[in-house]
Amino acid sequence: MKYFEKLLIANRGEIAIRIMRACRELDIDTVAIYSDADKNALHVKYADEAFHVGEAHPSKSYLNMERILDIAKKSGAEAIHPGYGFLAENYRFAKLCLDENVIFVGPRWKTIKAAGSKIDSKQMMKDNAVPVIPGTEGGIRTISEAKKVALEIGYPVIVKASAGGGGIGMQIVQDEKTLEDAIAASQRIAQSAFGDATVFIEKYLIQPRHIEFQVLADEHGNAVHLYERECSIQRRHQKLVEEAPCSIMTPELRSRMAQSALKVVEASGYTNAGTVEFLYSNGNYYFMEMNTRLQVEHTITEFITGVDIVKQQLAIAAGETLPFEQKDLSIRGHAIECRINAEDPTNNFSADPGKIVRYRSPGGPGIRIDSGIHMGYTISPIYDSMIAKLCAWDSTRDDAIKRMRRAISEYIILGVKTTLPLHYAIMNNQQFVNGNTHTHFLQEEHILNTLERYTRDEETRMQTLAGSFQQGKKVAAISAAVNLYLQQKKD
Ligand code: MV4
Repeated sequence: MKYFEKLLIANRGEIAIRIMRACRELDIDTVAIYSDADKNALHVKYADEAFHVGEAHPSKSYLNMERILDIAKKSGAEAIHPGYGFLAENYRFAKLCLDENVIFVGPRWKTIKAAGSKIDSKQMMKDNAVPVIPGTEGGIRTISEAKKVALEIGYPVIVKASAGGGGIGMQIVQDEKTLEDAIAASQRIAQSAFGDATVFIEKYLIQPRHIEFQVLADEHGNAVHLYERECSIQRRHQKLVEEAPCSIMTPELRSRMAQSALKVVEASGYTNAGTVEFLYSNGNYYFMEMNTRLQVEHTITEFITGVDIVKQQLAIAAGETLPFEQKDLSIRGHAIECRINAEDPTNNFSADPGKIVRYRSPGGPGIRIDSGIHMGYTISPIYDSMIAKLCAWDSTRDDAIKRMRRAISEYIILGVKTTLPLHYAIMNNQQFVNGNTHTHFLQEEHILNTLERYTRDEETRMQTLAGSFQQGKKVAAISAAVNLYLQQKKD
């Protein structure tokens, strides 16, 4: 039974290919769109049909709603999968699809809209007995009210933008003296970034963990969760390493958090795949936000549950009933994802686009790579710097870490700087191995400071090796760099 005859993928790179792979297995024809910068991209070659969508800049191509819907109609695609980023959480696009009789693979547009307001979604969760971080009820109206609330919950507090995302406009406030200025700053940033100056206050949690639950809900009132992912290791609100399950999870905590996640689904009338994000601190967890898209890190959930999340999204969008209940699901083993970005981790993660002159990806048991690049491919500076997702699965966390180290040492990417050396250092960090991760892990562990000293050495070695490359030497180069790092940590 075919869910659709033809699907348009309104995205590029690895996620476009990931979605097309599901379609290939489901016998659904695929329609790619591509910008001027992506004429030779892998997602275009993979698709059954491809249409030029516009100029390189996203606003002229992957964000051009009317043009994308035109292509859907011209090609005869019945549905559009938005992937992540671009139009994935744009409720106007979801609404436009509905108006134009094209199925949007995702939740209803009103759900996407509601999830976009942090204040409203937080209030809805509170009304449904889901724990939320103590703070102002709704937006801040007056400074005296803000001061009163901050005093009640106790400093430090954090000022956040209701329309915000990615930490934009967030201000941490240590005492009452700086509260008024912080609110003004947050409002100013929120206004210019989102056109909405509404801000609110919460108790600031020190070094929380980011734990999120994957959920699936069909259009017939059935919902399940696919357990949790821990995504604490990040820099500037961009995740770098994710794992599933969370290393500190207990059956009791999992059961409470999963119940809250499903409460969120029920309260918001959620359908399709989604993620409920929580912050965890000192044994307590709090709802933070709902992500209404397929996430980058869905791969590790697929590893531990065996569920193909993209296929389920397509089934749900076609009106199918979920083929399993909660009791049919369980966790098998442990999975880790490392995001490989074309950027320099020793230079503030500055993007390093360019041509891939040597490329060989790892393989073997328990390894999965989702990538849109290949040997000879030129990474454009216009789009996101993530070039590959390296995932490792094994039966235990320790074994998954060892497998990830092995896979990283097999990986050859030359021509651009990547986050690979950083990942190798993280996989060898004792606190990571012990499962002691939190949102300030990279700063706290001083991994970046130390990384700078040895990556230059490795860089030189890699340049030398680039001519006559030998796998063994590459492994030696990385190990030498990491040994140096570990030694410096001991000093
Ligand atoms: C917080 C917090 C501590 N206390 N809220 C960052 C992004 C935005 N979605 C929410 N964020 C945070 N909110 C309170 N009350 C710490 C963070 C935070 C964070 C959260 C998740 C993942 C990484 C983070 C990195 C820095 C700060």
